[in-house]
Amino acid sequence: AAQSYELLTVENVPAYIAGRPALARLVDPATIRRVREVGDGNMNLVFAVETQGGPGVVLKQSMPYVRVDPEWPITPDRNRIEARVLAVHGEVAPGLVPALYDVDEERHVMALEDLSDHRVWRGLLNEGHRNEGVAADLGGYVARVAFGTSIFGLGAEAHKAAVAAAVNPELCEITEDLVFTEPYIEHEHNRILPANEADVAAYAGDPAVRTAIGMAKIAFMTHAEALIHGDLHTGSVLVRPEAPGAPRSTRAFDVEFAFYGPVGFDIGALWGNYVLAAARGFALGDEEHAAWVLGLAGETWDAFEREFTALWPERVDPRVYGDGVLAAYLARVRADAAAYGAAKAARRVIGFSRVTDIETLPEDVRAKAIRGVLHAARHLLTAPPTPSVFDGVGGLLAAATA
Ligand code: SR1
Ligand code: MG
Repeated sequence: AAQSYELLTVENVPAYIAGRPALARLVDPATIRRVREVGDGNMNLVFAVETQGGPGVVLKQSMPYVRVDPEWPITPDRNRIEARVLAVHGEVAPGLVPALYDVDEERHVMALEDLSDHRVWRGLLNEGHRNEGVAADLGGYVARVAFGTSIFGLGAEAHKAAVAAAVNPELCEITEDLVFTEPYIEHEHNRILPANEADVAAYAGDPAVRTAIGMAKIAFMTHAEALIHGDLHTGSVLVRPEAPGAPRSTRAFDVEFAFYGPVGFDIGALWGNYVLAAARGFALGDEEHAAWVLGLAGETWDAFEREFTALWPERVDPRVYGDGVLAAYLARVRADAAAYGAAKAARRVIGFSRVTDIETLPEDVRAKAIRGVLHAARHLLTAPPTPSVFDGVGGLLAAATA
């Protein structure tokens, strides 16, 4: 893809900072001690800048293509879109996303709070750490965004303007393809172990699964409920465990896939990634860790419901949106989350963009974990969407990985 602006490098970052007054005020270029390229996501360049004795900063730059596949063009304007969403989420959910310091729309760079004392949650889960409270923090984050950016928090007119200002068609198309389409068709992106061919055929070929996925895709594309994160997997969460003198800190980051969509998609992304982490635990014989991970689904949900319900009295227009609406709305979000959780887990074991929870397992163990994930996904998509539907997941994962 054609590129008309200079990309950042470890070498040119200090000069870049010196040329941005808002940044140079924050980070004196003369004190820069080290610049590291730390991006390990699929999409962007990320640099961590350390200084002598002062705060550091993180720079995130978007190229006009996907980082892991330069032949795949994608708008670099995703950087501006992400920065805008980060500002909105920082308003409605303070302390739960990184602070935004600067946005450069010409070179598609944003400057963010240095969170190098945090770690990506997926890595912590893979290592067997049990960071209490993180799943609930994230339920609270989703609730604050779900309420604050919705018709309930904004009212009709502001909600319409916000929907119009937040369209993100290219990134949404990636999700539409990678999550809802490619795993269900023959596609060059799909990678299936010989031992899992029958499992994938049984899952993706089940008419009930296909109908549920089709319906979930329609809702994803048309239910403009709130300015959702859009990619809230455990690799999009930074955690600083509680330590003497430092409280726990949980931050959702990488909001470039944000758009006005169904709230259940964010809860479901977390649930789907809990399924993947638990499948790893069962496959490695650590049933205790797997059970703890599966308990996170209830913690996220309970915190979401608690926070959303606490915000409910502030809603715009209680004449129509009474408490019956609250109960019905929450029930629908939970049912949506089950379907999206399934879709998000299944895509990570069939299609493009895999996760370390599964990929770092030895092949024979991995095949069992994938089988468990597909059984769990099929259950979440096809069982009646009762409040306890997630309770069936543990048995299916355990049986497949025994
Ligand atoms: C082109 S790869 C896109 C994927 O990476 C992100 O993590 C999202 O999950 C997206 O589907
Ligand atoms: Mg990401």
